[in-house]
Parts: sequence; C-alpha cells; structure tokens
Amino acid sequence: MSEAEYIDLRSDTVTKPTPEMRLAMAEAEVGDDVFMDDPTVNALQARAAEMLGKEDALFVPSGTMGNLLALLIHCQRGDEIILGDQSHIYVNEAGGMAALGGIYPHPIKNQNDGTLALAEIRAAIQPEDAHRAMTRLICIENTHNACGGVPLSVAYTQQVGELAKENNLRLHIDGARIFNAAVALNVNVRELVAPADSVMFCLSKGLAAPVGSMLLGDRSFIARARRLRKMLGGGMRQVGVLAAAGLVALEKMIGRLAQDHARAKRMFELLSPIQKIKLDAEPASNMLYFDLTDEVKLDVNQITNEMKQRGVLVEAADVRRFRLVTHCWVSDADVERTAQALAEVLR
Ligand code: TLP
Repeated sequence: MSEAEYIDLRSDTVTKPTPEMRLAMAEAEVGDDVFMDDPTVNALQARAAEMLGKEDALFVPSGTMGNLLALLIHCQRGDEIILGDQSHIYVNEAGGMAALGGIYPHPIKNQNDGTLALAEIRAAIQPEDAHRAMTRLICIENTHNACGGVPLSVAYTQQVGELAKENNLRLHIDGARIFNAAVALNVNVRELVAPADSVMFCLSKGLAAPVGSMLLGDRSFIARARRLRKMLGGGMRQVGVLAAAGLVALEKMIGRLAQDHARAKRMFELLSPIQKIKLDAEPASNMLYFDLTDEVKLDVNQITNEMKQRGVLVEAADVRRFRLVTHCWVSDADVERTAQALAEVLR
C-alpha cells in the first residue's frame, strides 16, 4: 500500500498542502524576512493580526516555538506560570520553559471540559512573600487537545482574563486549534482571544499548511518575539514560500473545518455500538478519544499494526487509549472504513 492510500488519523498535523497552496507557494513573491522585506510573510502577518484583532503578528516555524517565545517574553527566570496539568505546553513541549527560560510551571488540574477552575487558579497565585516564586502568567489551551478537543467558551475566557487583570498577571492562549474552537462554538475568533495578551495558533494542523504557526500580541510584544525568534535560530529568509500556503489556509480552510467536526461526530456514532471500547463524550471538534476495556486482549501496538494492515493509521494516546483526528484528507467514506476496520480488529 502506498503512503498516500492510508487513512491517516494520527493527527491533523499530517495534512498535506492543498493543490491551491502548492500553486501559491510556487508563485510566491519573496524577500529576506529577517530584513522584514518578504511581502508574502508581511501580508500573512497583517492578515492574521486583523483576523484575530491583535496589533501585530509573527510567523514562526512551529506552535512549540510560538508558545515558548510568549513564555520567555512574559516571564523572567524564576517566575511561575499557572497552566493545566494536561496542557500541551506542560506535557508536550520538552520542558522548554524550564530549560531555556528558567520558568517554573505551576500545573493545576484540567477539568474534563479543558478549563482550569477559577477558584483553583486563584488559589495557585503566589502571595507576595520572599519565599515564593512570582506568578506572572496564566496559560489556557483552546481547543484543549488532551481533554478531547473541547472548545473553551468566550465567557470562560473573559473570566480568566478578568482574573488575570485583577492580579496583574498576563494571559497567553495556546490556540493551536483556535479556529476549530471558533467554528465549534460558532463565534468570531476575535471574541475568543480578546482577553489574551498573547495567542499562538497553528497553520499546519487542520488548516493544512505544510509548516508554520502565528504568534500574536501588541506591537512591543511582537518586536520582542522577533528578536527572540532570531536568538533561537528561527529567523528564516525567503520564507514567503511557506507564508503563501498560510495565506491560503486562512482564506480557504477555515470555512470547511465544520466538515471535520461532523466527521468526528459520525465516527463517534459508528463506534458507539462497539462494546469493547469506552468512548469519551461526543466530540465537539475534530478529535475523538476512546479507551480499551479489559475485554480487549490486544495492546495498543497490536491494534495499531492491525489497523495499519487494513489501511488505517492510528496512534495511541496512552497505554490503553487512542485519539482519532479528522482533517481535510479524511472523507466520509474513510470514516466508514475506519469504523469497520476497528470493529473487525476488536472482534
Ligand atoms: N500537537 C501535536 C502533538 O504534539 C501532540 C498533535 O498531534 O496534536 N499546542 C497544541 C495544543 C498542540 O496540539 C500542538 C501540537 C502544539 C501546541 C505544538 O505545535 P507544533 O507541533 O507546531 O510545535
């Protein structure tokens, strides 16, 4: 089986650029972006800032770098940040905040809906006391990946924003999939990020651009981010070839995310009758998680192999847990085929 024939549900990061993106990339006008004279990068940054209602934006190589830059700007060495114990920044970014910023994470429990309880955030803020680290920043994630791709509401985000302001803290949103959240909630993305001092979102996930994320904030924040990006080796040159795909992602790929969400729901429906797995709640965006019950004698690696033999790529999220992610390269028929394959493997 050639690679292109597999149904790939391991992540929405596997999305390949669309034909329109490839064309835009081939024709992109470019310049040296370290001199800030790549017109395509400049256009992408301006468009992203306008769409999210922030003063300025910076094109960065990855979501991880975007989050790291934000943390390094908001915090000094020894400062503390409050974030979810299931958050991507805490769990999946190689401890970059500590390794590179001397930043001390103060994780609190992510509730099932991806939020951090306001009372718990409040309780986690360090008092003015020479024994304690200084709390600087709150981070939330929207949609929340490990909590099932759940979107966090505008009202909740506003409450966190107010709490941050009252306590002279900054708020950063890891919005890797912020457009999935906006679509799932049927709100303008601006409302979801308005309370945040900074926000990162990815072009390279459900929006299908091959590479890149955007970091947004006010002008002085982005100026500092540009310097730090250079320090970390992320100052790219004729990177308009990538930004061109990002522009197509913003103009053409947001409107269709609802299809991915509908397909995740359909997958949920089709998998519901399978007794041997325990599904999480019905998906609100493009991710579906389930656990294997004790009845299943195969381990996750065996299931992954069996599924691969049936043309479906899946990845374990834990020792007895899977995450399936829908995206623009997964069709209605692929959803049906996946459900059939899984039923067969578990039989
Ligand atoms: N998430 C990836 C893996 O790293 C788990 C995935 O397959 O979902 N924030 C969130 C919420 C993310 O889900 C991810 C990537 C990132 C940040 C990092 O983005 P990249 O991979 O561009 O560094």
